[in-house]
Amino acid sequence: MKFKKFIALICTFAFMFSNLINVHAEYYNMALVGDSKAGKTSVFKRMCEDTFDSEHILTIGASFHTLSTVSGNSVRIWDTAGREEYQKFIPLYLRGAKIVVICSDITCQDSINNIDKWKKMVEDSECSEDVMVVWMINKIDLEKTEDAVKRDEINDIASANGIKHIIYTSAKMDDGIKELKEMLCRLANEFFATETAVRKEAEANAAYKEAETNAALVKKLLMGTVLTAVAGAVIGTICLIRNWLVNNRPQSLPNNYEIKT
Ligand SMILES: Nc1nc2c(ncn2[C@@H]2O[C@H](COP(=O)(O)OP(=O)(O)O)[C@@H](O)[C@H]2O)c(=O)[nH]1
Ligand SMILES: [Mg+2]
Repeated sequence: MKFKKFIALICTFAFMFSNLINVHAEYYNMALVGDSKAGKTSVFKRMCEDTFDSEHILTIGASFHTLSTVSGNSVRIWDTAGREEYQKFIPLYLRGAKIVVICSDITCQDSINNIDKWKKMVEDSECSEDVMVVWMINKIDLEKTEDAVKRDEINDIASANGIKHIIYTSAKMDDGIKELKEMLCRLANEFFATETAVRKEAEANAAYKEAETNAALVKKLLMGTVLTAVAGAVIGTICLIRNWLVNNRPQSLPNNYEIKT
């Protein structure tokens, strides 16, 4: 019975502790945006669960998955809904994002042409200042089909819209997804390493400043003590001299003193 109580106590503490860790956990956020049916959810599922569904399952609002990198950093991937009626919510998921992946379908010219609209949405959002925008061209397993947009054209559109990073993927054939995931984890680790270094430097600077302030305080205290001691010694000496002078001054005769002869 006692052992059971002990285990229950340990579990309660472990639960409380894990909650505390969660509250303070920091995430490296990536958001997947783009036209409906471009393949965002499929890429998301391939990245997080390594599965593929040939059915289009409507995404409502957004959902997320948390990945853990080998260095133990947390990466949060947001899959958003591309349908017009849900697009007004997307800026909520872009807030603080370090990477935004705009997903387009290579077999859909509209989806490719809409890159300007999505890029503008990212620029107008409150994502991280140094956000990395990646254009993901999905469904490359269908690249040989008649409707597929040519890579040259995609490159021209990318240049016209100031897109520097393009990644070609196929969620169906698991092509390019591993690279995307690796890039995400690498960037997250780099980010957290830099952040830790910056934080450590700031802490060291703060400690140095505190030590400096303390040293100045000790110096002031010492000076104060020395000055008080010197002043005390001077006043004491003056008092001693005064007393000596009072006690040893020559006695004058009183006015009514008569010398009798
Ligand atoms: N051929 C092919 N089909 C895909 C690929 N990725 C997604 N799809 C299909 O495209 C449709 C829409 O995918 P979904 O992930 O739901 O798109 P979302 O609306 O952007 O989330 C589904 O029927 C998927 O099976 C791919 O790489 N290749
Ligand atoms: Mg979806």
